[in-house]
Amino acid sequence: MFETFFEDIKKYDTIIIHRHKNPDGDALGSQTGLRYLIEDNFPGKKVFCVGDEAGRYAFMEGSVMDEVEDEAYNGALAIVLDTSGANLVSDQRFKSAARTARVDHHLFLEQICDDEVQDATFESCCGMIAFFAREQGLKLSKRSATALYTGMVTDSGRFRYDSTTSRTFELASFLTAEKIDTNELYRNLYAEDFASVKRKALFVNKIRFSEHGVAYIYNTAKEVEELGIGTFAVSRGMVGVMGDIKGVDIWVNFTEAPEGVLCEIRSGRYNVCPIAISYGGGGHEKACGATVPDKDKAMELLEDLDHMLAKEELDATELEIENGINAIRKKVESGQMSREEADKIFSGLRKEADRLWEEHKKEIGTKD
Ligand SMILES: [Mn+2]
Repeated sequence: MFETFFEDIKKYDTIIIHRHKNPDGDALGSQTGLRYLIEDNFPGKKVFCVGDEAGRYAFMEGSVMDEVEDEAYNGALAIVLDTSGANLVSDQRFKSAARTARVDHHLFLEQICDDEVQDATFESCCGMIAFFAREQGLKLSKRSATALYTGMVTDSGRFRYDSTTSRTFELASFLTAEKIDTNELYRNLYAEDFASVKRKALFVNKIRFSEHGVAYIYNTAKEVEELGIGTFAVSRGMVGVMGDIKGVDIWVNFTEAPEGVLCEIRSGRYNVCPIAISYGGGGHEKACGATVPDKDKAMELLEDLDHMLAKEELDATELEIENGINAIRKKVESGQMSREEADKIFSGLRKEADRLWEEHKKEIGTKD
C-alpha cells in the first residue's frame, strides 16, 4: 500500500509535513509521529512540521510547529496527512513542493497530491502510519510510538467507535511495545479546565426526558448568548454530556441559532439518521443532525424519536411474549403442563398483548 510513498521518503532529503487546520490528536499525532519515524530511520534527512497552533493538544511532544521559509519547498517532498480536501490543509504552500504525497483515512473526495494513499477502513491516520511503519519494518522509538498511539486513541473515541477493528488493536499493540506512558497520556487527554467542568454541570442540570426516555437539552438563543462560547460549542460541543447515561439510548441537543434550531442527535444503539433526513438533515447512523425552522418543529422531531423508542419497547415486549409462549408449548409437549392450563395462560397473554398494542396506537396516533 505504501510502496510509492516509501520510495518518495527515501528519495527526498527535505520533507515538510502538513495536516489539517485546527489540528486534533490524529492530525498532530500522525504529523509528529511520521517526523520522528523518518528522523529515527534516516538520520541525514531534514524533516519539518508546519501548520497552525496545537491548541488543546499542545501537551504533545513536538507540537510546536517549525518556521519554514518558502525556499525550503524547492526540491522538497511535501506530505499531507489526515486531510480530506485541499482547502483544509493548514499552510497551502504544500502545493509548491517538488513532489507531494498524502496519507488519509477520510472518504476520498478529490486528488490533491501526486501520490495518494487513501483508506477509509482505518480508524485514524495514525493507524495508517503505524501500519506503514510495521509493513516496511521501520524502527520505532518511544516518541514516534507515543505520537501515533495518541491519534489512534483520540480518533477511535478511546477505542469505542464502530471504526475500531482488530487491526486497530493489533497496531496499538505494536506501538505500546515501546513502553508508552499511557497514564500520562490519558491524564492529558481527560484533563479539563475547571471553567469547562462547571459549564458542563450547567448543561447536565438542563437535561429532560421525553415520555419513552429520549434525553434532551433545549438551549434558547438568550442562554446561548449569555454563555458566550458560540453556537457551535453549545450545539456540537455539549451533546456529549448526555452520552453515558445508563438506560438512555437516544439523546438530542437543541440550540436556537440565527438560521433556526440546530438539532444534534445521537444514539448508542439505533440508526437515527432517517429521522434527521426527514427533517432535511443527515450524517452518520448514530450521530446526525438537522436544522429546523423553530421550536415547534424541534419538538416534533423529538416526538418522532420518542415514537422510535416506544416502538422498540413494544418490539421487546412482543419478543418476551413470544418466548413465553414457546416455553409453555415445550412444557405441554413434554407433558409437564396440561393443555387446559396452557390455554388459560395463552388467553391471558393474548389480552395483555392486545392491551399493549392499543396503548401504543393511542400514543403514536395516526403517524405510523
Ligand atoms: Mn483523523
